[in-house]
Amino acid sequence: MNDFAEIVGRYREDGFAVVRGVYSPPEISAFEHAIDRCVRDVARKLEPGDIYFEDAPGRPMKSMFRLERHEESLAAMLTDPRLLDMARAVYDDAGVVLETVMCFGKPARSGSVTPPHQDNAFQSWDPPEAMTVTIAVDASTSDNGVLICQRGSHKAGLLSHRPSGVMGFSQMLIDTPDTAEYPEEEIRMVPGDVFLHSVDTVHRSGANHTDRSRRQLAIMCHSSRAKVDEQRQTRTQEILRNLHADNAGRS
Ligand SMILES: O=C(O)CCC(=O)C(=O)O
Repeated sequence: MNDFAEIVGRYREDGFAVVRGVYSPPEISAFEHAIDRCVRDVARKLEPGDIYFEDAPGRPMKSMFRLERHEESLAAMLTDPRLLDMARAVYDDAGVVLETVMCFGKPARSGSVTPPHQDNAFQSWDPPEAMTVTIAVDASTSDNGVLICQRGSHKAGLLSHRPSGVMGFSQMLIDTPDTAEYPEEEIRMVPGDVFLHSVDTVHRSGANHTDRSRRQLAIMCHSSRAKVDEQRQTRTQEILRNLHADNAGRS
């Protein structure tokens, strides 16, 4: 196994960590082709809730979920030993699970804002030994909708959220934690970098004002000790259903 001591130390302290240069240029190019295939061939077959579009001319893809069901090369990421080794090191647990593959498109010129949230408001892990593993397909820079995380905010636990009205990110924080205590950090990456953030880490992203897309693949991961709190999950799904009913025909 690689020595992930530094990455694990940073993840535990900050609630996130970047691992540079995990995927090679040919692998990134294969991911680009897989995303293109999903947009071209799979998107029209996806259920509402598994795909969202930007409210912009041409309705570019905003996000797609559960892609492992449709694209073998993306399903293979769930057994990638590089990602499994990282996750095992973070949780000191041989039984980690890489669960599902998502894509966040943040398209050029029309990528919209992601409101501040914690992923556990959507996922309900208890204990919150779960994280999102993000793979940079494009470079993320200050002006194309880079992810912004609040350092140490995972230690504050799950905070109160409210419906955001934003398709694809239906929950947002009522109050964001004080940035003096939990400073914001831009997660600038180049293609092939991997980013780990805890489901309790507060994060957001801005709009994409550039001519460059900021595509990222993301994988949900949890330790064998983490279980879904079914009651909380039912309440979240109810909010999602209402949002879809209100926006029927739009997404
Ligand atoms: O791509 C984004 O703007 C947000 C992604 C996100 O919320 C996540 O990876 O958990």
